[in-house]
Amino acid sequence: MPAKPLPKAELHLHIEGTLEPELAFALAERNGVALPYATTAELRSAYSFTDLQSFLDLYYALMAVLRTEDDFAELADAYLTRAAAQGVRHAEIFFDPQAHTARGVPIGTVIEGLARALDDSERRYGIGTRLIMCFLRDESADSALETFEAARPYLHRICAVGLDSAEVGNPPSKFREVFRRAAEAGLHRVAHAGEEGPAEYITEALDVLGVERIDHGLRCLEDPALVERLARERVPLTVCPLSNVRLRCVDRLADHPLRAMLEAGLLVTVNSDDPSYFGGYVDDNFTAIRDALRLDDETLRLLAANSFHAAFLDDRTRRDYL
Ligand code: ES4
Ligand code: ZN
Repeated sequence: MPAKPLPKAELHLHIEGTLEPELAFALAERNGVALPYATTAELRSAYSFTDLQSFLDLYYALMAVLRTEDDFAELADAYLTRAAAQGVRHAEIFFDPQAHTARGVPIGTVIEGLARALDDSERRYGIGTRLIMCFLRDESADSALETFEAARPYLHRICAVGLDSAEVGNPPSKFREVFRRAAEAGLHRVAHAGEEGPAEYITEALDVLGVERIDHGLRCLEDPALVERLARERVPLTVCPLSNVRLRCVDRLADHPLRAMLEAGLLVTVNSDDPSYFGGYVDDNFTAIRDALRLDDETLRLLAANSFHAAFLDDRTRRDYL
């Protein structure tokens, strides 16, 4: 029998990236949306990526099936069911409002739909949840500002803002103003940085946007002074091993720098990113790196504990999880 998964928090998870082919086809049928694939097997065979952009193209295309509050609630319920089986006790969940509002789906539909599933997640799945609203960095700074203002009536449901999508050429500093407004509204801040983009984007995210965690952050290793700073300031990095291999940020799992990151004293966590697309949910990521990097039980327990240290939890709740 497989070992019981370690209790953990998942901090880097795009809810749209949990859309499994079966649910995509069911929603396409229900909403009368045509998909350019005949079967789930044919769709799955398209999951072969050469870089971040080749993945994003499919990720945005498949979202066309998400239209109603029920769709978003079902998507989140499906994730929570799988996450519970993988030992997840707390999930901080990204969503991409602009990917939906651009298709005419109101932001309230997205947030209310997700919130319906999340509001019940402690009771139904034993998972505490938070929402992180991400801005698409390949859209304009004005579009991010409009999105933030459209979300104002729902900010009580949102824990943090984030930054995702195509990184190179879209530095964090482009989003200075919207992150300033988010901080003023009392929200936490995170950003994808150093996935495909350079180490300088990590520094900018910290210094210009005031982020409290870095999503991915792999390329910090190119700047020893930055590594030293991240370790000293205990800035969490939400690393996604299977994603890094699928998007060719890392050649093979055996070459993943996660062990080097731990040895450098970084506060590393393990996450699934877009599990439907990258071949596994969070405990599958734990198992894959355990095998590829020959991590011992103590290291795996450290990674799981780090996930609670890095979470946006009050200290009492954190203690209960640890
Ligand atoms: C993403 Cl892996 C990754 N990187 C950047 N943006 C994203 N959105 C969804 N998955
Ligand atoms: Zn991501």
